Amino acid sequence: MAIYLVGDIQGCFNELTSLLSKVNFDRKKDILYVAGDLVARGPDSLETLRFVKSLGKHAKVVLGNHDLHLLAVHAGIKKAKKSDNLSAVLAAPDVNELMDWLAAQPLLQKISNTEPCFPTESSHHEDTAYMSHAGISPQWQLVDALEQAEFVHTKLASSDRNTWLALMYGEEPNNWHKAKTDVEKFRYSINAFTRMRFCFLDGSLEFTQKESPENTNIDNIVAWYELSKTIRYTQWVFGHWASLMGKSSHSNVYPLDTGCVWGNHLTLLRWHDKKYFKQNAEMNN
Ligand SMILES: [Mn+2]
Repeated sequence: MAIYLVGDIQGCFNELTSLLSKVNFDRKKDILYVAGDLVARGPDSLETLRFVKSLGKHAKVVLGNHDLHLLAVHAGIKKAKKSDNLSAVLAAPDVNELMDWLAAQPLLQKISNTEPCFPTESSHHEDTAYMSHAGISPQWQLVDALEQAEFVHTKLASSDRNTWLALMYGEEPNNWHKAKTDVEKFRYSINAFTRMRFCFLDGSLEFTQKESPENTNIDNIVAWYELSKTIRYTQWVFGHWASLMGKSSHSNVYPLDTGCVWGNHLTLLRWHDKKYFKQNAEMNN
């Protein structure tokens, strides 16, 4: 049994299957953690959803901003852009089942590494590790993140799902300490878990910058992981930030989005020995 984690697939299904065969992924024994943004822009969002769903408990998914947007488009709350490339999903005979499955996925997953058969040469001694699509808000302790992930999950899994999906759009409040109502907490939490890259120095969310920290010369913003106290004692796996290309300044922070959908490559991380596998994008799109 082995744990693998994969970055933003965004419909790059062939690259995913190539990676899984490269590592001899065993769908009866191994676990695949998926860092969110399974869909959008790439050629095979539908096949990606069907495949990850078919893995059952052997897949551990977190929702990304594109996954949430697909749910909103399916619910008629938003219109898809042509570049989202979601029409095959929306026209699929099993779309309702797929959307119910997607909406039931959480924003945060603990990476369990407790199986006794793991080799012991891992250089990391932190015993807790988590995955979310964008990271953890620096304005949260781990306990806040767990609580907010559960809060959002409960709303998305409820019969009021569409009401709540309609409320997620917007960037205010970008400061957790100003999130007072349930709606404000819901919107802030979704933005922190699925859209965050840079934060202002007080930990509030900045939404416009997408480049890597080295290429961003703005004094009053830093990458979220430079401010988070939680990652001093927790390992964190995330996607979403393709311009990092898998690199962060912290050895216990694992960015997995390497821009496959932008023509770069898809990254898979084998957890027990922290070995990376990559698959080049089939096409530049
Ligand atoms: Mn994303």
